[in-house]
Amino acid sequence: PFLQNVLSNHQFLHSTVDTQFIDENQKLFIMKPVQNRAQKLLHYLGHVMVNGPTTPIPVKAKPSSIDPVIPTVPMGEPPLGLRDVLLREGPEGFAKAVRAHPGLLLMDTTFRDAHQSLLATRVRTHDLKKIAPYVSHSFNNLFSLENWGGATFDVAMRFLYECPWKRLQELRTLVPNVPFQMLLRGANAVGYTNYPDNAVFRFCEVAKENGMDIFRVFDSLNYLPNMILGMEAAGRAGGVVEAAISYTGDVSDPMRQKYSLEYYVNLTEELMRAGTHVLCIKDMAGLLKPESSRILISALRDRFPDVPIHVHTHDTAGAGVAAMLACAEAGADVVDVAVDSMAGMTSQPSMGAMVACTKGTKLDTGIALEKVFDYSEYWEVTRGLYAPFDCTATMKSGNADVYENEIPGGQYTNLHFQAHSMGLGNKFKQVKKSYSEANKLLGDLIKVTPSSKIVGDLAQFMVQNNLTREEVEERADELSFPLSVVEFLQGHIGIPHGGFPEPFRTKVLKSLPRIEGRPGATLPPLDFNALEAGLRLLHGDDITEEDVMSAAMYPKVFQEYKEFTGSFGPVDCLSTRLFLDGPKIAEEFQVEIERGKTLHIKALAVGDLNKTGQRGVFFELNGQLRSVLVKDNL
Ligand code: 3PY
Ligand code: ZN
Repeated sequence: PFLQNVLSNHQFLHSTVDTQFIDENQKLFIMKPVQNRAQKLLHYLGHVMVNGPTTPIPVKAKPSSIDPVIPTVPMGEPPLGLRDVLLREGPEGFAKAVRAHPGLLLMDTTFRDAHQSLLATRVRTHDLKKIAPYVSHSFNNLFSLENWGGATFDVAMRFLYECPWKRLQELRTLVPNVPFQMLLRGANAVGYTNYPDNAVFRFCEVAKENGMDIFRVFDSLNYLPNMILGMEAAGRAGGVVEAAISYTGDVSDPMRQKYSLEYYVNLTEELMRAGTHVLCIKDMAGLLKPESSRILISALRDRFPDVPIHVHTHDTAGAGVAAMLACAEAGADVVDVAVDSMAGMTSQPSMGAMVACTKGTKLDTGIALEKVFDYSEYWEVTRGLYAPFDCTATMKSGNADVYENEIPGGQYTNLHFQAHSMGLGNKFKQVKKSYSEANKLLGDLIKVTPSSKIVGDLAQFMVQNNLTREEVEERADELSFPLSVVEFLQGHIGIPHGGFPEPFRTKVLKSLPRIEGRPGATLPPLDFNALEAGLRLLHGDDITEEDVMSAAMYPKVFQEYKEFTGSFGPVDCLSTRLFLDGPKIAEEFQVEIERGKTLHIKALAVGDLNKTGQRGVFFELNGQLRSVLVKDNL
């Protein structure tokens, strides 16, 4: 308090007093007051006002100053949805109901893959929560709402400083009727490496307890042992198991037969045997053309008449709606869409377009277009808040060259961002060409997290060192490859379809050890009790079992997230504009830090730089003057 009084003193601030004593005896003034949440938030806001956003910003753009309008939500409980069927009849009954459903069902990816693909996964719980009741009331007949997993788990903590579990809990309360769906990277859970089996099992249990319903399980090499592990984990937790075959190549092209129709049918057979409730074709790069859709889906439909078929795609080439219509006509039960203003390009095809194009046909979705328009308007304006992350700052369209380079949607956007930030904006074509060369070098892989990252790393290595495919092949025994490439060849993520590329592998690995079989099988189980005890020592007793899971998945990211919120408080309560950009001087706003507890804040001034490189930042908090001292890093 003493320090605060001094710091808020007008004379002191305007350097009209001699502060030499303080400057020379700074240690005397280092006090670590136990700060309350409000003071911590002021600290955060002051920090952003002085130093700019705390999260890396790929685009030089400010959040828009226009606020989204939440469409009106009817009073009372939302109408029943497929989640009610799931809760009543379990995963098997749910699958039967889906199969028996007359029209086409949709999964809405707006809360997960759409922003992972377009906005660097940065959409915050704050903005999801606002529109969630509208989704619950207006789109109760969705197959599911994809709102969790994939990259969202990591990004929530790493860049948004919020708890991914809290997101799930809060959305669950707001949307009781629509099934929630998540993306589980098989034995990699929501990470990029293999975890001990017990960590994957426990992760699914905790996710289910927190309200997750449907687990889309894939493996980046379609490596069956990894997939089966994820499926068992989801199934034992009581979730709906949606085994996903990652689609690559082109079943309509007789010249591209590494991933043939037979390959997909055989893999489906295995997944059916392993007990999947729903079958997913996960077209992560958007390679399904209408003709390949017809060939693939009708073959699967004929062969496996009882299993619901769910198709995922990305609209990178621009043919997503055409392909999804072809899938639906060939017998798919569910296709993935994102709301119009969050659709297209590397995201999913447009919900409005699918709803309109099937209206009045046997595939009618039963969704009211008017409601899609309102939903889309909310997201159009909300998207403006994320302008610093929006790929459309530089990416103006998709590109049909994805049929050749096969880059997954999210990675396509990332590589585009990277190329531009490295001044290679006019060389993106070359970056993509290197990606396909790298893919061929590695034996034509299925490319999705994390195998896509390995191909990307090799491509970058080739560009940086100016190497052609032939040169890499010839000099494989002398080059220092990226670690991810070496580990892939050692078998760290599993065994690719058709085996490892030879003689490339032998030349690179020489005498390095090779993992035989499923990589996670040899990892010792995680000791949850020891992990929890360690976390309690570090962070106190309010560590939850969800926190333990976060630390199990991302130990360092979790640690940094706890440290950050320890200093800066519950930044997830701030609006997105405040979170990214801080308030303007004289701006007044409210922050609800818990239900019924609202802070009234006014930003007053940012002081001059003092002799120790800091600035005082002044606020009014619930009518009282408060100040914080912030180091100016700029
Ligand atoms: C992820 O793993 O996050 C994906 O979206 C893969 O397509
Ligand atoms: Zn996807």
